[in-house]
Amino acid sequence: MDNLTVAEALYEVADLLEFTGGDPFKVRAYRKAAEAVGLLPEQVAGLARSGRLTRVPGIGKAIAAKVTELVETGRLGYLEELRQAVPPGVLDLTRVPGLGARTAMLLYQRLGVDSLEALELAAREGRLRDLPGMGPRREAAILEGVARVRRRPDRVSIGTAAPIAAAVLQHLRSHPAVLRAAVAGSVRRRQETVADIDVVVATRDPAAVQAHLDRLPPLPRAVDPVLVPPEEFALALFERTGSAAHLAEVAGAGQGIAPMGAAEADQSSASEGPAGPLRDVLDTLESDVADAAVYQALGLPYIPPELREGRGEVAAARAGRLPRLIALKHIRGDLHVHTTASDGTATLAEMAEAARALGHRYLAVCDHSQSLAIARGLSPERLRQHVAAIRRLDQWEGFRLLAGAEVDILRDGTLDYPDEILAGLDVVVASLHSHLQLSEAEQTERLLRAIANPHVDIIGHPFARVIGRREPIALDFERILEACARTGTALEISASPSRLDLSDQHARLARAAGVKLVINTDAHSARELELMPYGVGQARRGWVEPEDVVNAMGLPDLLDWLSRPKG
Ligand code: DGT
Ligand code: CA
Ligand code: ZN
Repeated sequence: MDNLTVAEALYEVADLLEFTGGDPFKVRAYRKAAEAVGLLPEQVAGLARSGRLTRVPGIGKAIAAKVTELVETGRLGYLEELRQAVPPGVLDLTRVPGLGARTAMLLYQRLGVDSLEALELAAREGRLRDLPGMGPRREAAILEGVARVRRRPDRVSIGTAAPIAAAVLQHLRSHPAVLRAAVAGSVRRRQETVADIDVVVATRDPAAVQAHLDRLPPLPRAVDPVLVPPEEFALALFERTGSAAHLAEVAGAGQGIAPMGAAEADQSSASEGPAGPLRDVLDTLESDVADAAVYQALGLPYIPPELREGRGEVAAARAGRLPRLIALKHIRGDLHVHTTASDGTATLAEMAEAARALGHRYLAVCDHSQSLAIARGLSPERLRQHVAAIRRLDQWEGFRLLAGAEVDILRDGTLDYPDEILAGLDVVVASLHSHLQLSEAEQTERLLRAIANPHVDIIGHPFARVIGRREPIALDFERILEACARTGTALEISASPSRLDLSDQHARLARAAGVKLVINTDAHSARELELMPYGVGQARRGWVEPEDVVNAMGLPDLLDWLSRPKG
């Protein structure tokens, strides 16, 4: 039994427990254990057999016993009980906005509603209104909600898809009939959301591989496999990577592609340096250049997957003008992270140690400012103490802890701390967290005022969007770029998969305008420091080069940049 199967079972237990109103600590424990198993480099089955499971951080005694049962018997009694209590269609009901687990269970137990279809029917027939807490108005809202779920494009974030894709690859590669396997499609192109997980497999025995694929546990995302003989692998990978627009651009360039022999792929890894588990996950995807031979056959330089969007990359390749893309190995530090001082879950010391372990040369601690009460924003006095603690701790050789703040941009564009306080900080990230509904004109003026502040180094997640949940603010981006280019203010590419803000296209516009970019994780835990590769992927999609990126600078250059006079 492979790690993916175990992790999926643990995730499912957590989801079902949560659904049935189980102990939140238990829910969290299962989720943590699932995550730990998913990222484990060694086989969990082996650990279970030798009784070493509890040595894995995140797996306690009780869960270790469950994992052992699962590994040894292929079944998990506890999970089967939970599944009995909650059929899959009942889980689906909570996709309807405003309909939580408790209501879903009520609908199931009282009315036998076990799917969106059944819910819609019951609402139409007026059978919901008599349930406790319901009524005709709520019934109508649910009906409208069902329609909204149907309209919603069913896509997931790259942050959800990439680890699943890596696990699917691991599963595939464990089978002897799999000669090569690679992820293709939008996941390989690092698109911010994806519809499915395309994989290409080279094999002489497609039936055996298909059977192996059928043994994958039910995944939160569909896997779309293409099985080909090894000599067609490179071409199939190229075609399945797309995008359709890129393939059209290539075709439009005039050459047909002849099938070729097994590609002599350059298997060198795209990134170097110390690696955390998540970096390993992403590296498996990133390092595959198995379709390089296709470009060679076309007489083109290799076009990295992130550029394959039909946005002029083929013409650029032909002219020898492809960008020298930023890569994870260029990143020297992180300039926007949180600690327990505001809404982070790791202490200052834990964040610093985690950043050092990742090989960073510097880390800027930028906790929230006073008006963001919901995130325990720091009063001037608490900020003063926090900065003092940062300065005391900063005693390493070859690693620098910088004192900063993520300062809220207030409604009128002034900042949440006075200038005297900002002047004492090494790094100031200014971000929008409120008044996100203002008009384009108001929002632009507001941001321009923040950019003009001489102490502001970085505008954090500039469009304040949350993918799938909150639309980007209205902004005259051209004027923002003009101002940033003039003042030397950098724009952030948030690496957090739920934000990825700037978008790829905005990042490309920014670099074309000569505006500096910075790729930050906005980590609220030590683990989230490892989200950097998602930001790098987004930057690569924006044609960004190392020279454009503030945190690709070594420490001396960074310190120079931070102390530059603002124009
Ligand atoms: P998505 O929507 O996140 O799944 O995005 P993709 O790009 O992964 O799209 P998908 O899964 O439908 O197809 C994977 C690749 O297969 C796509 O990038 C290019 C190729 N492909 C799919 N449909 C077409 C098509 O109609 N024409 C051409 N030329 N290629 C296609
Ligand atoms: Ca796809
Ligand atoms: Zn933040």
